[in-house]
Amino acid sequence: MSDLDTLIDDLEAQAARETDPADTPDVGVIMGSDSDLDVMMGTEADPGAHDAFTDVGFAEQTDYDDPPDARFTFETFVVSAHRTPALMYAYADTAADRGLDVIVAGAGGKSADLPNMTASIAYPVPVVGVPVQEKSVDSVIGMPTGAPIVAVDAGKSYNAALSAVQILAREHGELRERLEALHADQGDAVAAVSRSLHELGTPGFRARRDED
Ligand code: AIR
Repeated sequence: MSDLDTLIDDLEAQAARETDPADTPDVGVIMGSDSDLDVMMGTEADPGAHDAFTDVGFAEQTDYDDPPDARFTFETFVVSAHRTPALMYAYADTAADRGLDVIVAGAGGKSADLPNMTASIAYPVPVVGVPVQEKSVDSVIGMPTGAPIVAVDAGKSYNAALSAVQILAREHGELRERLEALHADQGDAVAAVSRSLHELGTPGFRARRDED
């Protein structure tokens, strides 16, 4: 059997197993190519979905049958709407039965169809779309009436992950608290910068920033 067929078979077998929802990935992250990885999951200079999930205590689940200790998890796959349409269909079609509550889907190029097609097939599982490039925005967000997708601006995979956690937080108070704590931390960080700019003055602030 081909690698592609084996992957599809694995997804379908997992969907048939009725695993305890606490042990399945909560969010599925899919991207059109591994060349999207830095935009989708983040780099040191530009944080992405992996950083957002880590910031709110999620762990990456790499084995469907062996979940990490963390209660909330995400999984990651490359799924191409055009190179592997059967895999896209299987991933979206099995999403609910595999225990996914939200999907974050990103693709680049002018035909960035993975997020919107996944949203149509996985419906009513919500999909947060990430245009990997500016030129992908229209194809990600341009859905007809009755076929919804939630989407972020080009490259904003950090926000896409937070949006996914916000959706989960409607059901899990623990996540609401973690999101509030993250927001408070961000506010404190801005307040610290604000105080230091004010107290050091512009030249002093610039000098200290250049030292760091
Ligand atoms: N892509 C892959 N399959 C369908 C699409 N739209 C997108 C990927 C990536 C771009 O095509 O999401 O952003 C280029 O992919 P690659 O693999 O050639 O680097």
